[in-house]
Amino acid sequence: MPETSSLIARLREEGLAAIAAARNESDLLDAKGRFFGKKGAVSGILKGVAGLPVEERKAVGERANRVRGELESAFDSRLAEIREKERVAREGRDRLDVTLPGRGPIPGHRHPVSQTMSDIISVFRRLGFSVQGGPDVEKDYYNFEALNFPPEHPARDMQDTFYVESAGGDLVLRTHTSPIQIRTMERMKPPVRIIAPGTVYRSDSDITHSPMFHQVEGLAVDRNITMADLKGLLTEFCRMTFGPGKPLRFRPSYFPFTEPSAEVDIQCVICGGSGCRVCKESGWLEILGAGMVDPSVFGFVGYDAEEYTGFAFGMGVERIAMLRHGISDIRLFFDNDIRFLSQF
Ligand code: 2NL
Repeated sequence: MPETSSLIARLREEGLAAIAAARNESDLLDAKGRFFGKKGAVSGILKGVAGLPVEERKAVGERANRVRGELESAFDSRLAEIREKERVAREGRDRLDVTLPGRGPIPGHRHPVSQTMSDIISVFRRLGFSVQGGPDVEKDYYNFEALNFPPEHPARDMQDTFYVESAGGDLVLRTHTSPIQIRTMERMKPPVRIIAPGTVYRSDSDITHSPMFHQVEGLAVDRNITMADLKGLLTEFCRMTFGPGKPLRFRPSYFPFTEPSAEVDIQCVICGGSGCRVCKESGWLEILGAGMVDPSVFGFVGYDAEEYTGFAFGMGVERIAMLRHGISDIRLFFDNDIRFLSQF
């Protein structure tokens, strides 16, 4: 009896100590198993009560039951403590800041060629030009013949122009937007002040040529239009597109549909005129071609070349975009790599 009683007292001390020392639920369940679970030490004593002398049974039974009750309630309160501590720790760890801004959609934007095209169009609209369009698949007549290209001109070669085979050589993918201007002159009498933006196609592909690219051409026809009007307009266009104070030069050139013809250069945007790789050490970059409309072109559209004169010009949109942004390979525009496009 005294041994049993001190054993119960020791189990009580050790059980309470194990419960107090438990750091987590598994420590705690472990203590329960050892001391007062179904197979624990206190339960072992209770099972042995029946084998004790009658006079001891009651006291031992009561004592062991009381200790088991004490251990159970110590277990319950320690369990509650451990769960609360774990809850607080979890809240600190998995904190969710509901005030953080959400991840918005990544906004897209217009393609740099499309932006440049729009900017060029805006400049000419402000200068009094209206915008005209026409078909991408064009008659040989509008693309070449009415523009004074002789039948054996190299631009008409299969090597340079995409022909629509089923049309027996009569249809081409337009190689410039000039046919829009021929069609416009067929429709309206002077005064004409139009630009013709659009997609054009040539059988050519390297770092400066793409088989599909974009042009903006312009045309003004009226009485007394001179080369001075052309120079004034293009000087203004360059100011508005490349900024004021950019030196500009007109150089003689040749096109089948203008006479005289000129090419317009701006001072190199890369080196400022001192000479570099981009301008091939010349200090100048060609940005467009222009000239006075050849009287024979007026003959095709029924304008009286004795009464009217006109100027025309044409520029490659990709080329202007490349000069503006310092891009050296035209193919970057058409690879559709978001890392490239998102810079503009
Ligand atoms: C260039 C040069 C040019 C024209 C286009 C034109 C149109 C008609 C009559 C006369 Cl209907 N001319 N267009 C004139 C001169 C130059 O383009 O280098 N383009 C990229």
